This record gives sequence, structure tokens and C-alpha cells, in this order.
Amino acid sequence: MTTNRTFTMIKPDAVENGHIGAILDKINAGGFRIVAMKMTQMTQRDAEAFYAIHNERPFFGELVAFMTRGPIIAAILEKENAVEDFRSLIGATNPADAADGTIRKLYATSLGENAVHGSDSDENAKIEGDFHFSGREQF
Ligand code: FUP
Repeated sequence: MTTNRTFTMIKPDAVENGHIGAILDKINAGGFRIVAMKMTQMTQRDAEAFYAIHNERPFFGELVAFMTRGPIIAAILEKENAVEDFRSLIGATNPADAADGTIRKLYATSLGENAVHGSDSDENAKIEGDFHFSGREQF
């Protein structure tokens, strides 16, 4: 398993608000190589499975409704120290707490609609990348 990859989604709010290009520019400027990328829309079953770790949380229903309401961009990114560096690039989960210049500070709407996902560990980066790009051996 490679340890220099992470997985991201540009979430429905950022797609709706026209921020795909600006966010990809930030990803490129941050030194990440895009290894795989697609536009897709998650089904309810997809979102419930992807966020299963949160299924007991009070915001779970809203999270699933949000993540399924429109298209997303899913991508696998490569860079040294990818997971940690990408978390720095996107900023805190709540955009109100995110550092200036981070993707969430610039483009997120709210805590619940926070523009981008970034994996929180190498293990989850692999699981999440496989979730969206399963069977794509070249990646
Ligand atoms: P992150 O790792 O920064 O994406 O954040 P989490 O895994 O803690 O949360 C996943 C998603 O759940 C967030 F992107 C937004 C949503 N969420 C809420 O809507 N409310 C909360 O209190 C926490 C998370």
C-alpha cells in the first residue's frame, strides 16, 4: 500500500457554487498530482456506507441528504505526506475555524456543507479511494 496518497471529494455545495476549478487550482498549487478523478453522484446507500462511522451521530441524516443532493468530484491525490498536507490545505472541518487561505475558509458554506473531504489516515485514504475507484487496477 502506498503511503503518499489521499482521497478527496469536492462536495455538492462547492459544485453547485461553481468552485470546482478554483479548488482544483488550489490542489495543483499545493503540489498534489491528480492520480484519478471523476464526477459522480452518490446514492443514499453510497453515502450511508461512506460515512458509516458517523451513523449514530445526530447530523447523520443531514449529512447523507447533503452528500446525495447533487454531483461531486471524487479524486485520488498523490504527494509526499499527502494525508496530512491535504488536511492542512483544506483547513478545519468547520469553515469558521479554518485558517485563512484554506479551501474550506475560501469556499465552504457551513460546518455541514464544508466544500471538500480529505481522508484522515493512510488506511482510510486507501479504503475511500477504492470505494470510488474499485476495480481500477492502474491506479
Ligand atoms: P472531516 O474529517 O474534517 O471531514 O470531518 P468529520 O469526519 O468529523 O465529519 C465528516 C462530515 O460530517 C463533515 F465534513 C461535515 C459533517 N459534520 C457535521 O455536519 N456536523 C458535525 O458536527 C461534524 C461533522
